[in-house]
Amino acid sequence: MPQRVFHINGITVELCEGDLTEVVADAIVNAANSFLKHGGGVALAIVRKGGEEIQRESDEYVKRHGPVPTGQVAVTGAGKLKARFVIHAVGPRFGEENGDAKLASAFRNALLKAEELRLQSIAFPAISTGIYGYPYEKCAMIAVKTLKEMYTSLKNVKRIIFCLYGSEAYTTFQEVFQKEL
Ligand code: AR6
Repeated sequence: MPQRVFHINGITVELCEGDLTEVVADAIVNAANSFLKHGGGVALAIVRKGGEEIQRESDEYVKRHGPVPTGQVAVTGAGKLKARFVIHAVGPRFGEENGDAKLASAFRNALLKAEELRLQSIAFPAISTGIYGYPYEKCAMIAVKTLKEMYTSLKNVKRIIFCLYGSEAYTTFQEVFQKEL
């Protein structure tokens, strides 16, 4: 599968085309909704492959803490996946108020959570670009801008992967990251 690697300040940023549930990393990020009901898209793929315990833990989280606000994250185990944690990041729907800022928050808060958990590697999908309707290019611009704003605050995270589903998503991210990083 295609892969592209960038380096910024000792951090490796990898773009790859493929299935996030197959990625080997300390954490994978889920493109979740506020209720952590993983009914479609990459979320459903994660629960299908990782096991129902991911949905169960998610339900317990929401019962205890309430819904996760857009732009925020919640953590569960990763069940049978090749990751230790799933960081559930809630992206905005395309067109909602302050959507771009909320999408930046989703990327930023997932990275900060990985840092807090002292993880070395984290893998993202293109949050909000499926059911939530964001264009790949807008998502890629927001992801790379957020990364550039905050990478100096990352001490533990050394490897950041963007796992893009399909060649259109991969090519768009590749072009944007090439230009901006
Ligand atoms: N690996 C990597 N990326 C994937 C995979 C996969 N296995 N499957 C889909 N994608 P989406 P959203 C891509 O819809 O737009 C869910 O129902 C997909 O092509 O998963 O943030 C949640 O529970 C797209 O590029 O998330 C929420 O209700 C990207 O992942 C809602 O969808 C995100 O698409 C969240 O919508």
